[in-house]
Amino acid sequence: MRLTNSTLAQLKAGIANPRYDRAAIRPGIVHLGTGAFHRAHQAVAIDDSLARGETDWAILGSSLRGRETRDALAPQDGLYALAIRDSGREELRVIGSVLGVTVAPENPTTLLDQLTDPAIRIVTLTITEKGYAVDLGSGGLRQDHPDIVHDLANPQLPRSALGFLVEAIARRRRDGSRPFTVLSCDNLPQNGRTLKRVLTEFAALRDKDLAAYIAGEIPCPSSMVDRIVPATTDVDRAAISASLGLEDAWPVLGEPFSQWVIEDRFAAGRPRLEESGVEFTDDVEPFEHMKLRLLNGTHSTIAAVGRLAGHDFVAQAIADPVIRDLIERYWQCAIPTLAIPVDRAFAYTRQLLGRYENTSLHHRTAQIASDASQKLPQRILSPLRDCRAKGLPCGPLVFAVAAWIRSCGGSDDQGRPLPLNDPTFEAWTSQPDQRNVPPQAVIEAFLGLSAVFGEDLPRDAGFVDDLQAAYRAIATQGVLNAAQSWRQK
Ligand code: NAI
Ligand code: CS2
Repeated sequence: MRLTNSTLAQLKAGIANPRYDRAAIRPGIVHLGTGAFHRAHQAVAIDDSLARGETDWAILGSSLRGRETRDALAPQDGLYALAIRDSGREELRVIGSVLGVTVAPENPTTLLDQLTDPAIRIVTLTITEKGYAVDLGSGGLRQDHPDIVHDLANPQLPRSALGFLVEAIARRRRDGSRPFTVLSCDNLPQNGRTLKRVLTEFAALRDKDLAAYIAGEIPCPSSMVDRIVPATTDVDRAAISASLGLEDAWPVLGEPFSQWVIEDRFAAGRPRLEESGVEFTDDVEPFEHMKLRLLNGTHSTIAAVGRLAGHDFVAQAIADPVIRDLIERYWQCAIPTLAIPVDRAFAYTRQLLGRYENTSLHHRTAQIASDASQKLPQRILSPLRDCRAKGLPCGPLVFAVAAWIRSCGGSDDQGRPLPLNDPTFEAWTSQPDQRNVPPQAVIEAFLGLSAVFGEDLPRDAGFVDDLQAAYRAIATQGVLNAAQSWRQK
């Protein structure tokens, strides 16, 4: 039997399920990019709000890309299970806050109608770092991005998140509806400000007056989001359905830890999320820096070094003494770049170790390695710049960048294939064949990626020398031996 509104009562005993009448809840939020993370993080906090009687904050989900999530959840009335796993223990809960999922490429008008509905007061996004059409090198809008070019030519039939948002804002303004709040929940630097900047830049290419309206009237608060949510596998689907006693075509899983810190700027109200443990602040940046630099920076390092060393999972890689030592030294370099007390940062790293050691998450290093070119600027290169500017040691960060470059060469240290899943490389026709090109030429080619390295780092001779030395060590000794010989840096 499938998980649906009418089979909820057949759930196995002890499984939490929606503590409200789903027929009585009303939409208040549209979410763009209804992937695993949204469903294991924001949707859970909203499920709590609905249970507290805030029944007009339910979520209308949408996908601007594939139909898979919709196809899985539509026969389940939008219901799905969340499995919280912690090294052998699992807790299940059925989430009811997502009413359904619209597939925008199939029917952009439906999504526009939802976004234009005055009852919608917040739009949240998890569309991945690449979904914002932002040039991470300059921080501006990528006007040459194919979806941006398309949406400027076809404003009523958009493809991109920016296109949908600007068209909906224009229609709400025309209809005299109050503005909605746009809340990014992606791992972007200053995600609210970045979104506001590209949104306004995009609008200005359509209509300067509309751009001025957006700049003045549409709040885009920044938020720091945190819960490790691996991609769901077929093994997970079968195991969780068996535990539920009902079939769930797309459950999600995550760790017990969850954090959400939001700048409290909302145009038309918000749910009382603080009662679900969400933190509100005037300035998200210290939280964002701590998380992006200490968690995501070491996640990307573990992904690059771990894959070269043949580790498929984070828990496996962090159990490798050479990698654990590298990560400890990485944190020693990154912590001084933060504006928080050292002991607080150090305590956070102890907690991170425990989270990485969680064996039942099966968090793949390949998942973290995906879209790395969109992640490294804020995770590793930004703290690296701060270290270099302050004359602080940053050897482990340079080593991580070298390992990433080497992991883009197509094979690990044993010659096993390492597939690349990254938009930068789809477009990069002149990517060097690392097996046949001298290290110096490989590094020069990668440093030419200005959207990744900017204009400054390629001109920093000290950094370039160190990067070449680290890369050469990895290419000649293998990543683990090189990590040990690189210890002095
Ligand atoms: P996912 O693969 O399950 O979902 C990604 C969603 O983004 C899908 O709905 C997809 O259609 C959409 N998408 C992809 N490219 C897009 C584009 N160019 N334009 C518009 N939509 C696009 O991935 P997941 O796990 O949900 O992660 C998504 C984002 O959430 C991450 O990139 C990150 O920024 C954030 N996040 C993820 C965490 C995790 O542990 N999975 C934790 C913290 C943040
Ligand atoms: C990971 C993040 O895939 C990745 O890039 O580093 O999704 C990470 O799991 C989250 O940011 C944790 O909150």
